[in-house]
Amino acid sequence: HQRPKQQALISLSDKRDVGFLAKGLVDLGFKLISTGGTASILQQAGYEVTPVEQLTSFPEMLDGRVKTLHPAVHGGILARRDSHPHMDALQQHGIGLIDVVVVNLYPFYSTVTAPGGTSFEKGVENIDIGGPAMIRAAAKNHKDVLVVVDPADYPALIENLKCKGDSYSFRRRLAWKAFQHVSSYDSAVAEWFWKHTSDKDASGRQEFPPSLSLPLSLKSPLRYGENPHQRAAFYEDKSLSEVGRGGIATAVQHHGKEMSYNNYLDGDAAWNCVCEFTNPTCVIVKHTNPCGVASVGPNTGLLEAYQQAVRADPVSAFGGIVAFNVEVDETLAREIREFRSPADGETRMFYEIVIAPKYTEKGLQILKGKSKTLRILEAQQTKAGRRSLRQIGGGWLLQDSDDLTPDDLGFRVVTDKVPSLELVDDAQFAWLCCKHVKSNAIVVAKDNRMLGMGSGQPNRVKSLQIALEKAGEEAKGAALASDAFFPFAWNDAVEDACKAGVKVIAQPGGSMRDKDAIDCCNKYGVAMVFTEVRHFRH
Ligand code: 93A
Repeated sequence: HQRPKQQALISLSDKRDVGFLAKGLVDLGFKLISTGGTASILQQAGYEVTPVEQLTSFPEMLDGRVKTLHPAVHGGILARRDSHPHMDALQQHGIGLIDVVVVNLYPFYSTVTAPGGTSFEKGVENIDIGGPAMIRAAAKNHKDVLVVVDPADYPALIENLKCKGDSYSFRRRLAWKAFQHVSSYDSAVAEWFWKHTSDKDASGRQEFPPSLSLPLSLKSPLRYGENPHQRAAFYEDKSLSEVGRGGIATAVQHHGKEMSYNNYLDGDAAWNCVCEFTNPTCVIVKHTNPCGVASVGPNTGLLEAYQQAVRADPVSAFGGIVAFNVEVDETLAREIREFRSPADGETRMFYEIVIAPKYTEKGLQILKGKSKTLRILEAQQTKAGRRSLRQIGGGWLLQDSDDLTPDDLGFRVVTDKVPSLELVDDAQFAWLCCKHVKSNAIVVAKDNRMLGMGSGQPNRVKSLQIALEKAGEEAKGAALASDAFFPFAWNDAVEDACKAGVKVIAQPGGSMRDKDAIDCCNKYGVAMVFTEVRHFRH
């Protein structure tokens, strides 16, 4: 006997493109079933719709909390078409088959992240129950049912239904997308619940360890990973914590080649570092390490900061990432475009990325003229209080981001020599730079500019030598900061620094041989301050 008309169930919060969908389905001979709001929109548009109440012989109940949770709906979706007992059961209960399910869920995410916030009750009401149940049912029975959760897939759905051939792989892809969609929806709900359930400590910080259901959404595939033979993609963190906002992931790109995997890593390092400083500052990063940093006071132009940052290490700066924490104007843009490498006085500096919170119109235009490829990013300040996650074989490591600033520390003088206020400023500046340099990190700085840095060396003495070598004669009278304590002093790092003419050394302290370090400084008339805080960056 002839099979009754195929049925499609449509239940949408986001009613975008519903006309296109309905027309496509009706043209293909489908009968439409729909929930309240969606049904009235379709009827207004002139489509014949069976309200879901007619199927269930129940009204929508409990303010809409129960609309589609009924055997007449779920039986029609879940029945195995190749099973006689299943089909008999449907017939016995007068339930028709549902072959296409198009659902998008209550807008939970946008409701709870709406500016101005929302009440807990309103958040709860926006947790969709019936929608995910239908999506999961349809995805489970993908062998016979097509499930669509994204309006972007309507055209493909219609196309696929038109050519009546085998669409099994298409159905499977839709099912995969459906489960992915529901799971990231539930992750957002879980995280939100955790935020409203967990206790806060005295300083208002949320209970630890936190909920780690991370709703991630694929932002873009990347051309390749760290190397061309590695595949790569970029996912945006859609978790709810406001502190996760801002930063390189959400930066607007105004110009240049597409961002690469390494660009994201290095851009992130540069942006995080420059956001640490309150004075107008320029940071230049190469391979995730700041190799040039300079701040200027309110009366000096940013031009000066840029030039000083390049001078710290022109060779490394070439091909690096330049970040500013203030607006880039015409004069600065021109300087970035024209500046010749102090290394040879000739070659124009080349950069991968310029990042700033703002550009003047003219500034942006000039920068665009530097090269076709130069990526120009406009980023929002990265906020403190983020979580840092890193993968290891078989698991993930979580920690708070390292948010301490010099204001949080003591800089306790431990030597006979007491540093001048100016030298303390230099030590704090060096220490702030040091925080962003890979261990073992040594930074030499003076007058709000980095003179040299040593990074990533397994040997602290070597790292110090590199930093001193870069600083050259300028190390005389400068401040030096170390990310961790000096285990040895004499004939080792501390004495090397003293001999190079450094005037103050900032280090956490805490070594068994702290006394050696202090004695050594006293012998050379150098000041030493203990920060009592370590800044490993492995
Ligand atoms: O409140 S629910 O969890 N209970 C249900 O039974 C149910 N069925 C569909 N929410 C339910 N829906 C959702 O209603 C859909 O996921 C969709 O987002 C929305 C569509 O409602 P309307 O067509 O009335 O605008």
